[in-house]
Amino acid sequence: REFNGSGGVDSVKVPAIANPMAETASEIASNINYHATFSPHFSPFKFEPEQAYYAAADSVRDRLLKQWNDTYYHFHKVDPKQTYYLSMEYLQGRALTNAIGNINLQGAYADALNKLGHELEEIAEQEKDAALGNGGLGRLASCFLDSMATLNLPAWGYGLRYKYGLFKQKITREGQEEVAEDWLEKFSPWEVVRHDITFPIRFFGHVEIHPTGSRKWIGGDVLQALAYDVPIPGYKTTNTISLRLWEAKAGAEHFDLFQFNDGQYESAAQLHSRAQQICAVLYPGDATEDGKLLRLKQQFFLCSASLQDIIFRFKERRQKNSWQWSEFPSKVAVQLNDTHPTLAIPELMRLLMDDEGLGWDEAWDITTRTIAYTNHTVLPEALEKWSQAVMRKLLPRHMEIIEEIDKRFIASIRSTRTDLESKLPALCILDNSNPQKPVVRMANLCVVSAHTVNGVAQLHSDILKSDLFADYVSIWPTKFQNKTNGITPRRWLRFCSPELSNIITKWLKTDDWVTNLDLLSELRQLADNEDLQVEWASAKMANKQRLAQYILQLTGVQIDPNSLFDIQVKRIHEYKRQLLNILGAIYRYKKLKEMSPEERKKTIPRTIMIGGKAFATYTNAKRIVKLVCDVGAVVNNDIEVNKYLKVVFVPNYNVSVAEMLIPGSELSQHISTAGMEASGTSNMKFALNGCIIIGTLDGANVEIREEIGEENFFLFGAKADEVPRLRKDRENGLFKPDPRFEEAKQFITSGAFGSYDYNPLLDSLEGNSGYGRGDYFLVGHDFPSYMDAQARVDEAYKDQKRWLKMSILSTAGSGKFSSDRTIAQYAKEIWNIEECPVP
Ligand code: B1N
Repeated sequence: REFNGSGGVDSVKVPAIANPMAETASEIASNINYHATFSPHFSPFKFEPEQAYYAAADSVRDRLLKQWNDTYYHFHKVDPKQTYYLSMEYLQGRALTNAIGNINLQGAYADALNKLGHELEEIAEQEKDAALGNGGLGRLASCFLDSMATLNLPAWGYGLRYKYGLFKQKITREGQEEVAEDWLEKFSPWEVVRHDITFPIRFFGHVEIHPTGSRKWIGGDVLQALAYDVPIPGYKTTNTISLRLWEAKAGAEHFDLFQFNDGQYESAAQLHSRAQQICAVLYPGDATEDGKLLRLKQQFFLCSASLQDIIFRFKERRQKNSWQWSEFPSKVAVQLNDTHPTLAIPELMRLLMDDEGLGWDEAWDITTRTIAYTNHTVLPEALEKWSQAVMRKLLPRHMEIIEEIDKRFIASIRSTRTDLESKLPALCILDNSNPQKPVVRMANLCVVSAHTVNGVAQLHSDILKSDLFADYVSIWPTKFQNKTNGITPRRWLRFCSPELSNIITKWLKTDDWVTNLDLLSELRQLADNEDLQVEWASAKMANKQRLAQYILQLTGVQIDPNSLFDIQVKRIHEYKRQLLNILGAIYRYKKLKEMSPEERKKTIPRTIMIGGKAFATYTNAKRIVKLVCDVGAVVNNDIEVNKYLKVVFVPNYNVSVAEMLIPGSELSQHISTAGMEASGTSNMKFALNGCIIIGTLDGANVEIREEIGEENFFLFGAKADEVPRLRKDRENGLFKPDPRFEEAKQFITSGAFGSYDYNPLLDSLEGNSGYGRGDYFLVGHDFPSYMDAQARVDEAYKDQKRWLKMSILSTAGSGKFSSDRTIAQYAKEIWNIEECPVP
């Protein structure tokens, strides 16, 4: 690379010209050079990959800004009903490849960067993942934004701009170690700070009652919420919507210059440092009362800022059109991503009553017609409950409003449904059953207040109706819906596996499948076609080789691209049963050891990859990580068998790692205890990429198996409706363990994988877990059928033609699981909004 005098690249060959609408490779190269020269974030005379990334990203952002302004100008003109998606988490991953793919300029960008001496792929890898989420729930929110933009829907995402996203996972001798992930260390080229968009957010204080009876929340601390907008481009449309992330700030007036000059530096900046705490980390540890309070502050911060913004926008339009407040729900839909933003309910009530002067009935009518709630879990420990005392202290006015909602709900049930009297203690919002610690049940507040409640897969929604929310169903039979989750086919096939995508496009003779995923079903009739199978196999092999290269770099473990690639990646949790997977691997290893060399040669070589982060304080999850690492260390170095088995723990699983793993997978494990995984979404990503699933009848697995065909899915394990009885049997000593299960466990206790004390982990299989007596997750019960299913996998893999057919049929059956389908259903059946494409 040659440098000109003023920084950037050789301006004789590539002039520096700012042109947001650049489309050809030369124009784009000039635009990138412009940013390298005139938006220099680094010292001049350098154009290394990092600089090239920032300059390329800046050039993409120019275009997105233009599309973005056009989009909101258009929305403003047409003035349609708009949806606001409130989520405490977004797992956006990297933006560069996705953005240039969505604006359909991949080729031009690759060529432009070539002209400047770089490779697009290497440049894209410079970007840090935006990891403002934990797992499926956060990634779902990001897939939804992609689909809302692509479907030209008038919509916004709202979230928090955490300084540190989810921790980085380091693997040491001790197992998992958490390190802060500073994704904003340099800066993000994808956010635009909106200095003109700020709202005051109050904490603590008290309620003042006026002689007229009206109430007002005053006093306490007041911080500012400042908006940062991230552009979300749709695929092959100019519509570009916003993800608005709030950051907390204290105004200059809160800096006590007098104190500071007096040498009291810390107390002078007290409110500033308290403001910084709010958006510091995604999950403040909740072991302490302070940690819990901070999380509640975060939730309120998101809700209050977003609703003030939404109301501000409504009022602008209301003046112009002289609308009544009662028209608010026909202009605004608010979706709560789980209970984390539940405070939007009392906050909307408060803003309407105390600031806008509406009465209770009118405010309640508006609130209940505006808000909808999605439930993502039935695990009791994940259903949020907040201490009433903490809530009253932090949010005194909201606590009053919640009490009033509860009082009115109870009164209405008593007057209309005397049959439910005995159920009221479980149905009401405030739970005073423990006088030491009265709590607010957030899910109950959501169900009582929202016009629609939905689960995220058919089985999960059925369980909500028949179990968790059964009595509410008898009160509001039409409130409950299902919206089976989906994933964006852009990031999860088109961009992460261009090889397979090109083959699909070639055989379907169109790339329309990228926005109409049902078209994949036409691959069904081609599944036996030998030419397709050959091409399919070569694309999968290319992806496996790329993955093997990556694993080698990352872990130093050499894996064989000719072995069966078997992957389980997701948050580590006992209900997801990574322990079942590794026990199976241990048993496989032991049997390989016992075989003669000739017998071994007849087995199918396997590479088992497991990845995922364990919550920092979840001890058993961390023990599982350690066990996988220990098993890997032994198996991978065992020269007798390591041609036939490798076990790899993939560190720091995140969106970018997923984009590498999923295209190279052949078998993936979705093996939760039936009834416990609400949906799962990685199962959809794997299936879409032609990977076969081994799994239980849980979450969306049920629907995936229906679409793909039961002969193309390795099913095992107890069914959801058998689980309660099996748990009882187990407690009553009626469970007879399979000898293979005993053998695998004993192999661990024998010290085959080192001296770490695995007894506490193994105890959870016997009867000493935090979850109660005896193998709550039924690992022992499902082990034999799991091993049988694994034997069927090996058998099927021997017949490569059959395997390839299954692989093609997996992709062919994945059309339903596009988030475009999911979002179209939300738009029609919950939000009542329509597309609004920029002409
Ligand atoms: O939401 C995903 C589903 O596909 C998964 O099955 C489900 O487990 C996941 C508390 C959660 N449910 N609940 C959470 C996240 C953070 C938190 O603080 C709960 N995540 C899910 C998308 O529907």
